[in-house]
Amino acid sequence: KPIALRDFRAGFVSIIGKPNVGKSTLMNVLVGEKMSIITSKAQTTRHRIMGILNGKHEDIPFQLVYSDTPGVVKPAYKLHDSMMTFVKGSLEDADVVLFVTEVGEKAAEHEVIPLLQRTNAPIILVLNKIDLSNEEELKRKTEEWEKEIQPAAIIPISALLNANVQTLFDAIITRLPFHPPYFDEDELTDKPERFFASEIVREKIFLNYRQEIPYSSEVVISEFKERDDMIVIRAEILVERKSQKGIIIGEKGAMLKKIGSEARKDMEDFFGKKVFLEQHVKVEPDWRSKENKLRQFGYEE
Ligand code: GDP
Ligand code: K
Ligand code: MG
Repeated sequence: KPIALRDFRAGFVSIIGKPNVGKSTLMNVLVGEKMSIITSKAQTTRHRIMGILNGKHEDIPFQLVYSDTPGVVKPAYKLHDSMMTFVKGSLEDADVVLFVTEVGEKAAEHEVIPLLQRTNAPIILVLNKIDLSNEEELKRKTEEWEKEIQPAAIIPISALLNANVQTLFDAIITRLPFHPPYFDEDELTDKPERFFASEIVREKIFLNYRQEIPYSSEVVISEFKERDDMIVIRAEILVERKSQKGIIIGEKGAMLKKIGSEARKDMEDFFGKKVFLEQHVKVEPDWRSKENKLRQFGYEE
């Protein structure tokens, strides 16, 4: 077995935190691609999504494998159990942990702290959304977190404005172990293309419907055919009740048409090709609580 040569750095960086603190926004800024969907609603992210960045830092090539994860919540239904399993798995693999908080959060009795026992990796505390804060508050928060968990570093940033993200990057890269790369250089993620197609539709559902609809919806890509000049994608939108199907479709199909056209545009940007998107809405009673359905929809490590 060769000794660890000091000519390559590679490792897993887990992004964890409560819902809505900006984990997915940060992941996208760090990777430089829109890998993860972002909305103002909690529990938008349901999976562990890896975003891979290759580069060079001070003449040493590196591969950073970021994992965006669902926000830490107390499980209320089976889907949440799977979501929390993704969070735990990502902590166990981590070489560096980015514990993302926003300035408004209290450090004492924070829900994420008990999970940190699952890792021996250095923890970088990210104080996000500094654009909504001031120096006095940041100083106070820094002291609070120092006292609560003694992280390896505390870095204030604004993921939304891409402010101070370079400082965070430097803090990550200097803690990355010397190790050969885990993935081929042309791989951007561990997820297949259909996954991103379904996430794009899901984002539009989160952005366009209220109350329970986004949480009751799942998107399954039943067809993904790449042709020379376009990709043909068939998306099935699953909801839990018949009444929800009507809401998704909207009057004379107007709502379904709207999310379809928004999703198609984003897919064309993401895949760099023309997309023909076909959508169908189906009722799948109580899918969030059914183990076989969750397995079928990929909520398993
Ligand atoms: P996640 O649930 O932790 O993945 O959070 P998201 O990345 O989905 O972001 C949740 C909301 O916070 C979205 O509306 C983002 O636009 C917003 N957000 C993220 N980062 C910042 C930031 O630095 N400043 C402000 N003001 N808003 C942010
Ligand atoms: K969110
Ligand atoms: Mg997210």
